[in-house]
Amino acid sequence: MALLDILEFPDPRLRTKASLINNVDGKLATFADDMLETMYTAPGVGLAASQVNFHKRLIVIDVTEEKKSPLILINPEIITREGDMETEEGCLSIPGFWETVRRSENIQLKAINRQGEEFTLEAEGFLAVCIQHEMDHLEGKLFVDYISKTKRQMIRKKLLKQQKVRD
Ligand code: GNR
Ligand code: NI
Repeated sequence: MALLDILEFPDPRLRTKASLINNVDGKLATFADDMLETMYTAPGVGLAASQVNFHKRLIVIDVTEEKKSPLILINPEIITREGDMETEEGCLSIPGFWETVRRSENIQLKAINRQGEEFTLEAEGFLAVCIQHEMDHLEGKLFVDYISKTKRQMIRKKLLKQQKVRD
């Protein structure tokens, strides 16, 4: 197991569009496990490969209190959406900031698991929100893209300043 470094906004690498995974092997499964460990340690409820500078379509999620229900989604695709909801979202790549985002409340998706098998999943509420948040990362999209430019630039300035004192 290994902890991975999480990229932070406005790092341009977070804007990379992730490519499809065409081979699910042991190496990928191990990387997914490293992502889960990184997510639990952070702590966070989800992590997209894009956030750890691996630009392939892989996300991990666990929204449970017990943190014993890891979900690994490879090449996730939303098939249907229903309803809308608004949630205060945070992001491990935008530490310390929270903004309200509107997303679909119910989604049906298909994905590939760590054994390389296709499966479908229905998600609602906070789980559905997290899946959509992670899938945005795979497109190079961040929650700050849904707020005003003024707010986004304020967050950018504050994070850059924080990153400078750190390194
Ligand atoms: O840990 C996280 N919390 C969270 C809260 C509300 C909506 C989305 C999220 S995902 C976030 C972890 C993260 O940045 N995943 O990309
Ligand atoms: Ni995020």
